Amino acid sequence: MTVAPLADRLDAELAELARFHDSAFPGWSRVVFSEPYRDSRDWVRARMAEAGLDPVVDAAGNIIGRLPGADPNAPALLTGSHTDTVPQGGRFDGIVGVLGGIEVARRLTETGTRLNRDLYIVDFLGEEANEFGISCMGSRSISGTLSAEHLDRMDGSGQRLGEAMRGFGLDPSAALGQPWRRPMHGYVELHIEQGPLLERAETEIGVVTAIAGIERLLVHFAGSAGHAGTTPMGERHDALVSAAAAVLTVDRVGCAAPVHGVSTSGSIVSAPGSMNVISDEAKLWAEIRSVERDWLQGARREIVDEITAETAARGVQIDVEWLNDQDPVPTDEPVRDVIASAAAELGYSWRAVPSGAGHDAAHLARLGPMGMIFVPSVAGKSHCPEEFTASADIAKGVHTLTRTLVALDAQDRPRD
Ligand code: HGY
Ligand code: MN
Ligand code: MN
Repeated sequence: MTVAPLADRLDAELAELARFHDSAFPGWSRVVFSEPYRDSRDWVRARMAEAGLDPVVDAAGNIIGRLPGADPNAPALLTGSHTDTVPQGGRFDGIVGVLGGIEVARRLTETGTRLNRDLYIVDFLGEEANEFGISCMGSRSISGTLSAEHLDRMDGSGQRLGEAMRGFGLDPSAALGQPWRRPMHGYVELHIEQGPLLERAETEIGVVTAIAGIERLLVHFAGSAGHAGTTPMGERHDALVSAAAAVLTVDRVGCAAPVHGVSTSGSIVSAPGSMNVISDEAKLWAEIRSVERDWLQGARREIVDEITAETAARGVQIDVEWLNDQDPVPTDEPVRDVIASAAAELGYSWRAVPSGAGHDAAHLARLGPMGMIFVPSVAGKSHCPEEFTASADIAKGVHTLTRTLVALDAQDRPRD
């Protein structure tokens, strides 16, 4: 009997989860620690409970469901993703992996397909970038890399991450000491591609080769304020002009990448913010990404050197804070092969693709063999209201995930 997902049930749940968002903004805003996010976690937990997964919430807020296998001592299988969104984001990023994982568990149960190994389905807390500058909070905790320094990071209001976690009913200090202790046989995450490659290649399934490393920086510019009308142009130390020049530097470095490499400036703030006053303060948030570690490190150095030179010429001081340093993470080759075989056996076209997006899977790779399955994003759009993946494509991804997990379950190659 096929364990294909029930596409209508998946559609209905995607629509139901999409209801939890801040309707004051266009698109879907369900950012970490927000009220819509808090309400949505109760809904996800209820879906896992209904599926018989007996969900628990750990100290870091990860919702963890378990489908018991025949051998409780065998190294376990894990799947999952996240359900928080970027502000004004979409309805599929991360969500497809959580609801898809629950559907896999339901279909295994409904078809009487008993795995040998326990299968965990996880909704990781706070995967998206946020004002604390730390993404993948839940998966960092589970993989043992959430640190006390992370908990001290402050958002724009001066609130520390640890306080925000406590306010959300979590236990930040316990979250530091709770890495996943059970041997993991494999982790496979289903996710939308968030880019144009699969659609352009008219391919149904992406077998991810590597997850891009992400370096995020916050640059502080300190110039000197002055009268906009009386200060001669050559005597200004304009922090905002320096920040604007830095935006172009960040863009230029990304555009010059000879390999997979991208760069983005996310936002600038300046003070005092009046058009008749020369800015004496500015801040720029930016990031660079690549699956190529060498380019990433080189781009990191190049950006700082160029911004330093530009600002020195204007007599503006800078301080660079690196907020996030996530190395590129290759997926596990044997797991890639299992995913590709599963897609081919189901008659789905597949191709190997890199992930320019970051994922919880990059952290789970610390615990054992990791793989990712992509499904196409219409027009490659994501992190915006236009984000869309067709129901039939999601179903193919969930079907491939099911077959992959069943095949991995049968293998006895645990990684010690
Ligand atoms: O930003 C990312 O790459 C991911 O979507 N959180
Ligand atoms: Mn995501
Ligand atoms: Mn995202």
